[in-house]
This record gives sequence, structure tokens and C-alpha cells, in this order.
Amino acid sequence: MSAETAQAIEAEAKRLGFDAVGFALPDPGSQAKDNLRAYLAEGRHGGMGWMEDRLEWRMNPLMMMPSAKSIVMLGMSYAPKHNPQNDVSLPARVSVYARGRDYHDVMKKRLKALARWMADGWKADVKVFTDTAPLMEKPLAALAGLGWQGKHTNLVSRKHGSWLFLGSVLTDLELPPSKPERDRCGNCQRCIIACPTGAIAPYRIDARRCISYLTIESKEPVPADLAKLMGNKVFGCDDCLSVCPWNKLVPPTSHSEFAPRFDPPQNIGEWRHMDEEAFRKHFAQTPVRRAGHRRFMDNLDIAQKNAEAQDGR
Ligand code: B12
Repeated sequence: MSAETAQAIEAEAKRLGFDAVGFALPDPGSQAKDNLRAYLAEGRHGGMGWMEDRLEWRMNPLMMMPSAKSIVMLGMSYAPKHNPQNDVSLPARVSVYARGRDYHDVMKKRLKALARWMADGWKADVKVFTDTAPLMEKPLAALAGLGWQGKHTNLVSRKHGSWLFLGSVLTDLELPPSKPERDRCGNCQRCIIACPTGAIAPYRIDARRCISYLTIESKEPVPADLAKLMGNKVFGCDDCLSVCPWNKLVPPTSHSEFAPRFDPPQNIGEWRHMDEEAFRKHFAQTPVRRAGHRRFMDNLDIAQKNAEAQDGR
């Protein structure tokens, strides 16, 4: 397969609305695999046992598609109009990624369209993924030249910052790998300093302390010492991303699907009083709904306590 095939796939991906496209071999590389093993061995994944369950799959995309020769890595920008750094005074804050339509749905639709186009045009074998399978999306996207993994561990693109959702198409087409981007974090420590719970060391995260994990993924009650540090965050956290210099000057997303589907509440009571049905309706089609009513109410209680403590009530 030739560079022209890759160019044609890139053009079609852009036409379908992807903002970033690149190609890599279906192998995240030995460094990424060693780092993943260390992350799990040190227990930094907390209660996300599913990361261990399919470790071999996660390290080797060929387990999911033995005929794969290449992976097409794709990104869609969800950059907000306003940097959320100043949202500290809101009664409750939902992270940027969860305010719009669920990216799994938005990306999947486009990934399937691209895969169908590749299958029709080249009789290619194809499989699509976006955070839906054990795949190391960030290292693969870095190898495909979409950006580099910043000190906060997320992928940073020179053009879109780290407000970039990732997805991929595994294929048996042989596509020439793109040139990886170099690390451009330099001496910057802003994300490390900004993390309220100290979850980040350069290029390493301890999910057990990450507010995103504590408010979304963890099945356990939030430990009291960490709850105090969560401030007004009730679903995910953007603190490490919002201070990143690479996120300052990026254009806002052009995808209307990622525009906020709900406003912040006037006061916590507004959301705290929602029953399960009202919650599902209010957060329909957004990632918040996936977290479930009970979990969200617990997070609101924490934000309420933090607000009271701050007011000296
Ligand atoms: C598990 C997970 C989480 C966990 C753990 C986060 C993490 N960093 O692992 C939690 C719940 C905390 C989480 C939070 C968030 N997530 Co998340 N998450 C994932 C998931 C499912 C797997 C990530 C993974 O493999 N982690 C394993 C560890 C080992 O990887 P790592 O921390 O990136 O470690 C790498 C480097 O740091 C480095 N490294 C590790 N140790 C060391 C040591 C040294 C010395 C060096 C030099 C390097 C190094 O090598 C490792 C391998 O590349 C991916 C989807 C996917 N399938 O990939 C989405 C994904 C990473 N998440 C995403 C998003 C958007 C978020 C949030 C921004 C959401 C939010 N606003 O709340 C936050 C960001 C928090 C953060 N700073 O990471 C996006 C990121 C997009 C991007 N541009 O990078 C992804 C790719 C989903 C997607 N398809 O778009 N997430």
C-alpha cells in the first residue's frame, strides 16, 4: 500500500469531520508497555480492575485483530470557548468533556463511516475503537504523530492542545507510519502544580488521587482527605488541562455536538433535588448520565460541604 492510500484516507477522515489523523504500526511500543505494567504493579489504577483483566490485549492490538498491519489514529477537538480555569466560583462544575454529547457516540458514528469507506474502497479488514476496547490510545496517537504525551499524561497536539478525543481504526492495510511529534513540555510544571490532590508526577498519574477517577470511575466513597480537595468538581476535572500553555490559544471546537447541553446550576440545590428521572432527562446523551444518579448526588454533597467549609458555615 502506498502513501497515496494514506493520503486518501486522511482526506476522507477530514471530510468526515476528524481534526487530526495519523498512521502507526499496531504496536504501542516497549516503553509504553513497561510503563503500563509499572502503573498496574504500583496499583496506580486503583479500582479499575478492568485494566488488569485484559493487560495482554491492551499491550498488543493484534489480539483484537490478528490480521492488522496498521492503525489509523484520529482526533476530534472539543476545545471550549472559555477556558474553565476561572469556573471556581460556580456552585458545581462538570468537566468540559462531559458537557456536550457523549464523545463515544459522536466519534463512533464517524469512525464507522471511515471504516466502511476503507472496506469498500480497498476490501480492507477494519475494526473501530474509541475508549471502548483495551487499546493504549495515547501512546498509539503519539506514534501516529497526533501529538505527545504531556506531563499530565494526556496527549497534547500543537494545533488542538489536549482538548482532543481519540479514536482509531485497526486495519490490515499497510500504511506508512507518520512521523511522531517530539515532547514539547520543556521545563513547564504547571499541570503538576495545578492538580489539587497531587495526583501528577511528571508523565505519571496516580488515578487513586485524580479527581476524574474519584468523581466518575471509583466505586468507593471518596476518602475524606481527598473530598476536601475536590472543591466544586462534581464530574471529572480539567485543572491539569486548563493551565496547559498549549491549550491557551487553540481554536474552539467546530463540532456543534460538543457544545454544552446544560447550564451550570444557580445553586447546588437545583441539581441536588433532581430525582432519577429528572437527572436522566437533564443530562441526556452526555457522559454525566452514564455515571448514574446516586454517584452524581454523592459528588454534589461533597461540593456542598466544600462550599460550606469555604464560607465558614
Ligand atoms: C484509564 C483512563 C483514565 C483514568 C486514568 C488516567 C490515566 N492517565 O491513565 C482516569 C479515570 C483518571 C482518567 C481521567 C481522564 N481522562 Co481518561 N482514559 C483512560 C483510558 C481508558 C486508558 C488510559 C491508560 O491506558 N492508562 C494507563 C496508564 C499507564 O497510561 P498513562 O497514565 O497515560 O501513562 C503513560 C505515560 O504517562 C507514560 N508513563 C507512565 N509512567 C511513566 C514514567 C516515566 C518516568 C515516563 C517518562 C513516562 C511514563 O507511559 C504510559 C503509557 O503510555 C483512556 C482510553 C484508552 N483506551 O486509552 C482514556 C483517555 C486517556 N482519557 C481521556 C480523557 C479526556 C480524560 C480526562 C481529561 C477526563 C476529565 N476531564 O476528567 C481525565 C484526564 C486526567 C489525566 N490527567 O490523565 C482521553 C484523553 C485524550 C487525550 N487527548 O489524551 C482518553 C484517551 C479517552 C479518549 N478516547 O479520548 N482516564
